[in-house]
Amino acid sequence: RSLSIDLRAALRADELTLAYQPLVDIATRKIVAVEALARWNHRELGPIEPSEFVGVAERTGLATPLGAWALRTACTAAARWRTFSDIVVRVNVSALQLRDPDFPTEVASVLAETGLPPFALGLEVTETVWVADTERVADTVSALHAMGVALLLDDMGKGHSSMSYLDRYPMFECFKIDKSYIARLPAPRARAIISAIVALARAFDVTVVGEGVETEEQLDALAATGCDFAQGYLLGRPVGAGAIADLLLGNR
Ligand code: G
Ligand code: G
Ligand code: MN
Ligand code: NA
Repeated sequence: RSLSIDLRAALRADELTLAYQPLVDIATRKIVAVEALARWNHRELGPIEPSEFVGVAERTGLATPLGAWALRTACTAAARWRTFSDIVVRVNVSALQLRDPDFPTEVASVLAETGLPPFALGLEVTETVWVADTERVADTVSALHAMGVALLLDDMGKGHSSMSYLDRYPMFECFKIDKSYIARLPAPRARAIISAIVALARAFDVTVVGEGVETEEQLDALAATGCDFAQGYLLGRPVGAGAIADLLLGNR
């Protein structure tokens, strides 16, 4: 069977959902943002891993419709939450979306239609976007930055991060440290790498998030590096929109 055909139908039938994972300020443990994560419960196959269906979407021309759906859904939800909370929402975008010169226009219309202010939206970009088509991606990312939308470098340290990209593209306002480093805390080498990313972030005046925090020991070691924000199962699993609204109401 073709997962791509099923995914296209699922998008049309609104069978995908977004889960939202809290991002907390380590010092206060308050939720300051939520990250939207796509979920697909296939009619026959059951839940399918996002890494699998996002990959299918990218290989079969569905990255744009999937991305458009996720953006619109997340912005609609966030605009509602912002009537009682100052939360911001982060949406993952694929490299293919960033190669589309129409993407900034699409983002602008979603913001206009949902009433979400640009500063309340963040787009998470993995470092692999720079591998191909660097010029085109840089144009799109610059246009989004000019609109006031926040840009976050996701999975930092995982693979292709190059100091030259960090130097050439200063528009990222946040580095998200890949969870493979957090998983190894408090091991000295992991601590050293995280400390170096935190130092770079400070010098660039950008914020840092440690991802995938699962234990208090990891959170303490992360805080000791000077990292201010964290995400992970210890602090909050990805949950549905209703559960996030309840958390935000209790978070004020
Ligand atoms: O939720 P989970 O950790 O299993 O997500 C696995 C991967 O899928 C992560 O890299 C995440 O960034 C990616 N992902 C989740 N939702 C989306 C989405 O809406 N769009 C894109 N491009 N990637 C997503
Ligand atoms: O690539 P990106 O950072 O967007 O992916 C986030 C992924 O990490 C999601 O699939 C999310 O479900 C997962 N995740 C979030 N918190 C934790 C955690 O504490 N531990 C692990 N193993 N995965 C996590
Ligand atoms: Mn992410
Ligand atoms: Na990440």
